[in-house]
Amino acid sequence: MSDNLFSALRAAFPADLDQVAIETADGPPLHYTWRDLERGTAMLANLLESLDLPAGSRVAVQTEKSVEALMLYLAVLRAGLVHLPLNSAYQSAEMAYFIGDAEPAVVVCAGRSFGWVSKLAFSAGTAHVFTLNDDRSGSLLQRAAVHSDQHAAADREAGDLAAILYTSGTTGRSKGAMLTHANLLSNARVLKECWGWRTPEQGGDVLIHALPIFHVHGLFVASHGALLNGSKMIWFSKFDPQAVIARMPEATVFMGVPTLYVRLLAEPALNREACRHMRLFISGSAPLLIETFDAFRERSGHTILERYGMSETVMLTSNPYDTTQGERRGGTVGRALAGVGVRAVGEARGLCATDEIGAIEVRGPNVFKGYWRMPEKTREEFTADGWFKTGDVGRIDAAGVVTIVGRSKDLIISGGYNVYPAEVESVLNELPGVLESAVIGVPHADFGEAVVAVLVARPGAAPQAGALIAALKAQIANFKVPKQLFIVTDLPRNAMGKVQKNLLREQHKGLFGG
Ligand code: MLC
Ligand code: AMP
Repeated sequence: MSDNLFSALRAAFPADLDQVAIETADGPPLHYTWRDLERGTAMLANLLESLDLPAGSRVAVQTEKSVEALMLYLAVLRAGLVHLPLNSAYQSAEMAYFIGDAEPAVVVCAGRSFGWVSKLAFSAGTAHVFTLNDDRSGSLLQRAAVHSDQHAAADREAGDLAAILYTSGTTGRSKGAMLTHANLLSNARVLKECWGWRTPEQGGDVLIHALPIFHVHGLFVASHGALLNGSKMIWFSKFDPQAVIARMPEATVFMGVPTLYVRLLAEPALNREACRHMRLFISGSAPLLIETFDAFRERSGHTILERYGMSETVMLTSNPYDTTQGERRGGTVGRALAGVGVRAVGEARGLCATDEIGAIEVRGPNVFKGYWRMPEKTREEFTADGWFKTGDVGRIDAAGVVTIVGRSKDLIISGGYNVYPAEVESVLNELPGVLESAVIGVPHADFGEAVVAVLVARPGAAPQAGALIAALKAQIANFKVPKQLFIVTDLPRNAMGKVQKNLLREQHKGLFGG
C-alpha cells in the first residue's frame, strides 16, 4: 500500500466529482470541480513522468499564486517527485542559491522571469524550465495539455521526501527542510480531527484561502485541511481584506497570519453579521497580539484559535477547537497536538519546571527528516535523545499550555515572513560606502515586526539611505528590505565588542506605532 500523500488527499475527494472544489475570488470567478483537480493533476503528473526523471528529483516552483500552481504541487506529489516552492519575491541572488543548492531537475517560473530564471537553472544543470502564469498561460500547461488525464499515483513510502522548504539560516545560508509524505499526512490528519473539519456529509466547510502557497501555512495547513476534508475553497490570489469580508458569509473557516487579522479589523465591514456563518478563525506563523485577539472577539463575536508551527515541523500546538477541552487563551499557542511532544529545556539542559521559561524542543511524526545536504547542521539541531531544537523560547503551564515568549534565533518575523538579520547585513555590508551594519526588528502596527537597519559609513563616504534601499531591493526580496535605514557614526557595542542590538531596538521601538 503506497503512502503517497496525494493518494490520501485524492481519497478524500467527494463522491460527486462535479461539485465545485475551488472558486476563484479575484476577477471573474472560475469554478474548478474536483474532477478538474483530478484531471489537471493527472495531466501534469503525466508530463512530469514523461521527463523520465530519477527518483527524488526536485521540482522548483516560483510563480504567482494560482489554482494551477496548487495543481502543480499536487501533481509533483502524484508523480512521486519532490516539491520545492519558492517565494515569488525572491530576486536573482536568492534564486541562484536555491537552484544551486537544490539542483532541481525541473524549474517552473512566471513567464516574465523566464529569461533570468532559466539562465540560472540551465547553468545549474536543470534540464527542464517551464513557465506558468496566473492567467493559465505558459509552457507548462501547454505541454501538459497533450498528456492523458488518467494517472496512477506513484508508489511512495512514508519516509520518502514530498517537499523541501527553505528556511533562512542564522549564519546566512538558507537550509532546505526535508519533509516526508508521512510528516505532511500525519499532521494534516491530526489537524482535521483537532479543528473539527466538517465533511460534506456533516454539512461541509468552506475555507477562505488567502495566503501564499509557498509556505507551510498556505500550502500545507490550509490546502491540505480543505482537500483532506473534501471542502470547497474560495481562492484569493492575494489577500484583500474588503474582498475577503465580502465573501465571508459564504465561508466557515479562515486562516491567516496576524497581519491579516490586523487588516481585517481596519475594515468597518468586519462585524458579527459578516461572520455569521463562520465556524473558525485560525492564526499562526507569528505572535498574535492580545490586543488583536481581544478586538477581533469584540467585533466578530469569534475567538481566534492560535496555533504554533514551523517549516521543519509543520504544526506543533493548537488552542482547543472544542471549548469543552479548555478555553482558547490569547497570548498562548495551546497544547501539543496529538502525537507531538513539546518540552521546555533550561540552560543546563534540564527540563524546565512548570511555567519556567526555556528552549522549546519538539518531536513527533511531523518533525522533518533533516536539512537538505547539511548532515552537520541537522545533527546540531537535534538533541542526543532525538528532540528538535525549535529556536523558540517559551514556557509550559501545568495544563500543558505553551506560551512562546521569544526566540533564541536572531530572526525577525514580518507579516508572517521570516527575515534573518545576518542575511540582510551581509548584503548591506557589501554596498558601496557601507562599513558595517546592524539589522533589527522593531514593533510594527501592521507587520508585527518591521526590519530596520542601522549602519556606519566608510570613512570619507556619504551613502544615501534612498540609494541603499534601492540597491537592496535589486538584490533581496522586498519584505527583507529595511522599512527605515539610519546612518550613524558608531554602533553600540558591549565590552566584548558585540553589537548591542537590544539598545538599538529600544531606541527605535516607537518608529512604527507597534
Ligand atoms: C509585503 N511587504 C512586506 C511584507 N509583505 N514587508 C514586510 N513584511 C511583509 N510580510 C512589502 C511589499 O513588498 C511592499 O514593499 C510593502 O511591504 C507594502 O506591501 P503591502 O501591499 O502592504 O503588502 P501585501 O502585498 O499586501 O502583503 C502583505 C501580506 C503578505 C501580509 C498580505 O506579506 C503575506 O501574505 N504574508 C503572509 C506570509 C505567510 O504566509 N507566512 C506563513 C509562513 S509559514 P514596497 O517597497 O513595494 O512598498 C510559517 C510556519 C507557520 O511561518 O507556523 O505557519
Ligand atoms: P518558519 O521558519 O517560517 O516556518 O517560521 C517558524 C517560526 O514562526 C517559529 O519557529 C516561531 O518562531 C514562529 N511562529 C509560528 N507560529 C507562531 C505563533 N503562533 N506564535 C509565535 N510564533 C510563531
